Amino acid sequence: MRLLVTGGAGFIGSAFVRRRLAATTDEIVVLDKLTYAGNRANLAPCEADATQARRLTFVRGDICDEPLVNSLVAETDAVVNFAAESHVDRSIIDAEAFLRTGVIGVHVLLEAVRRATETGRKVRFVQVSTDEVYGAVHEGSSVETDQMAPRSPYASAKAAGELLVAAYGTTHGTDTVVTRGANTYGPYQHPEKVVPLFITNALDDAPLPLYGDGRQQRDWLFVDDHADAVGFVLDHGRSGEAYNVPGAGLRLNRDLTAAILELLGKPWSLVRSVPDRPGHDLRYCMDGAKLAALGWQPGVGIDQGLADTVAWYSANRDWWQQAKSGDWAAYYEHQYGRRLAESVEA
Ligand code: NAD
Ligand code: TDX
Repeated sequence: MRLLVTGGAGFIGSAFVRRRLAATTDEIVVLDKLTYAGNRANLAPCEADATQARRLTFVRGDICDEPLVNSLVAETDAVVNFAAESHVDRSIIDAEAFLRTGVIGVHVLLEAVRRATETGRKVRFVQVSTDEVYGAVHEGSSVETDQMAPRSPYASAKAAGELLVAAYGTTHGTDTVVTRGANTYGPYQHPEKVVPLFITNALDDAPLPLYGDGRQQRDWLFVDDHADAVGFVLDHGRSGEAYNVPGAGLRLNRDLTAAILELLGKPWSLVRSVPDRPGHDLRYCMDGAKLAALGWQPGVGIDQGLADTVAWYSANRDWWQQAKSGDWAAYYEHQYGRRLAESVEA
């Protein structure tokens, strides 16, 4: 297959590209804007392997760029869309880029697929979405037929993107599938997200800013599992369907933090309880029966995945120090400066 992987230089997209090039004979074109979150170094392992490098093309560009997207979609069998602004806290600071990429960008991709399909070609569109479209789930677990109830600007942009995908399936007969992944962690994740933020801060003996009482709960999905699930749905998903991709370990943020510190041999005194994220979703939890019935389940448990992740960040200081350069200091001060000044013992 020839795949167009948008956002393929980010955290999950690059894992998808690395694993897909290694496991198949697919040819992949990555289209990525290289925002602060994108990093070509994430594809270096593929570029260092001669047989994989021959099947990988990198294009720096925006999914909102219609002529560029049209020309790339004209040459592909499927589009796998990872491109998005992905950090909830940044969407609270300024949501515009979330909407531009998450709604207009998705529309540009869908239009290109529709046009290609109208010329008689088969092009599948995979939209990588999130458990956050369900909103906070105080008990039980979300099933795919539940109504979307997003609560952050990030989650609303993702839900809007999904609605557009569904509309193209219904109205134009576009071949679409959607994955709704759980909180993902693993190597190459930007250190703005909680797992790498806490690992890298702890490695530097810097404070770990735990929001509120830390009793929020997430279901943690290892990045390789998330990438493989997207590939599985690309290959086997039924057109028009959405699939939950649950994690392999529900954890309170406090317990996740304690596990990270234990792996690093660092003290709990590094943890500071800081003023909470506005509109903080208390809990996400999805039912994975639909994807399991299709033949896929996560393989990496949270204990193993976390140990591997801690080992990777410990061994790849250059990678995350580069991610913590540029605008990082300004972002960190804006997001955490006052919070840490007002922090209390956790
Ligand atoms: P990320 O922020 O690490 O990567 C996003 C990538 O998209 C970056 O490489 C960035 O440069 C690129 N990008 C952003 N805007 C673009 C644009 N307009 N045109 C082209 N490229 C653009 O994100 P991630 O964590 O890898 O998430 C990937 C996808 O998975 C996102 O759609 C996200 O909503 C979804 N998701 C993430 C998680 C998670 O826990 N990280 C969980 C479920 C779903
Ligand atoms: O400094 C922090 N302190 C803290 O307590 C940060 C950054 C987070 N947290 C808490 C908030 C959440 O309860 O940790 C939990 C996880 O936070 P994030 O890593 O920001 O992830 P979350 O908001 O849950 O969203 C993630 O999962 C779903 C991804 O960022 C999304 O892209 C994905 O769709």
